[in-house]
Amino acid sequence: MGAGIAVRNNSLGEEVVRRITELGGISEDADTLTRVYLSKELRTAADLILGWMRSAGMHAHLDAVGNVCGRYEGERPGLPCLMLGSHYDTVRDAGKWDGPLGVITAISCVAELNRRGRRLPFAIEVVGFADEEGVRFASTLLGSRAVAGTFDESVLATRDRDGVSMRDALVQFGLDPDHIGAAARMRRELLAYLELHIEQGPVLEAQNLPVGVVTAIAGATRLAARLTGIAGHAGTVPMALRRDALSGAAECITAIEQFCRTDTNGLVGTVGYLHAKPGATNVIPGQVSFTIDIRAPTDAHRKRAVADIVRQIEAIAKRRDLSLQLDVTHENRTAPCAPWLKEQIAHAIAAEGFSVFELPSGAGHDGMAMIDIADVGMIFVRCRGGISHNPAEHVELADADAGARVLLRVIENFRPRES
Ligand code: HGY
Ligand code: MN
Ligand code: MN
Repeated sequence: MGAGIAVRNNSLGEEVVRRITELGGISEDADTLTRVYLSKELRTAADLILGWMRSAGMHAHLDAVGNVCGRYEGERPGLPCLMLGSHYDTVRDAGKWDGPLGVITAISCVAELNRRGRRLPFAIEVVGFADEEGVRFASTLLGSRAVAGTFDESVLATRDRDGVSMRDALVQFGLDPDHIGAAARMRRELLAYLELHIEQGPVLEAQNLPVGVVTAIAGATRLAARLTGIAGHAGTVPMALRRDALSGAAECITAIEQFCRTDTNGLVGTVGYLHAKPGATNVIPGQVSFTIDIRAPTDAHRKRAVADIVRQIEAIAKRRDLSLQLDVTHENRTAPCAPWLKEQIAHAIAAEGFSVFELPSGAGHDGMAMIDIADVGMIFVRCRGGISHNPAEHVELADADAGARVLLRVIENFRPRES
């Protein structure tokens, strides 16, 4: 239980937590939660969310890229909308809260307005983005990019680990890859984009606060590296004559870690995936693929770091006589949250009786794509121990309820930016 925070019976938080648990049961395997873009589990999850949207009084549909979209009309039909959203895909072996908390809380807020028969001078739309994590294909934010009209069609040709192209996966999901453009929305249709999300870090917990105002979403660069040497017999090739791709990759990984550890300004680097071929105990690895994720508080800092890391990897490959293929698979600049939205979120937090605290987001969010067509605001909700991208991810009921109350208040008091 969050320190000293009361939860009423039949609170929004109770509905949110119940639905988080139900959605968290939809996974590609029974023991862990994994729900990647265009999987059959994602389709099952989409149908569940569409049902929740409809029972909250929204018109709901699946858009051209697989996003679930609900619309609650304002005082009259066809008004521009306040868009609320987050994602409903997950990483592998995920927690239940990263993404779904924002989608489910937004639906519960709309349901509450609907119960009260309340219509606002603007429409509300809730979007559950189908891909934010970028786990399956070599790109992220596919759902929100499609809505922002910045979907890169060349990604359709990329293949997942099983060799299935995104184009084929879209068809299997029941979508038409040639009509992704239909998901795009216009700037004039949106008054703002707001997202509620778990913090995924320990700062709010250290502050003893259930919610916070996000100042900016840090940019990120992702690269795919492939080192190729020569596969050979583990018993016969002397050490000095080997071109071992896995030993080369290990040196690269250590160099990345060292480089980021010696940076005192918040640079972080992660190698989260590695695959060695042919992959047998008695065979020298001939080829290794791995990914690199680099983030820093400013874009200039991140770009300098990426350039340095690339130089180091090139030098390691050269010294070990390995051929190197290194591609940037994804790059996102830092997305600042709009001051006028931060102010409205801060008012709502204060009105709920909490201290207003601002913090940046080190994690990526759909707002990074949505900023191309709307001003972006974000509310963070405390999560236990700051743990995320891990099945131990957890939000207390009281904090889920606090987040829902703050979001509802932001919606009810929302004033569009004065132009
Ligand atoms: O990787 C990220 O920052 C996000 O969770 N997709
Ligand atoms: Mn995530
Ligand atoms: Mn997320």
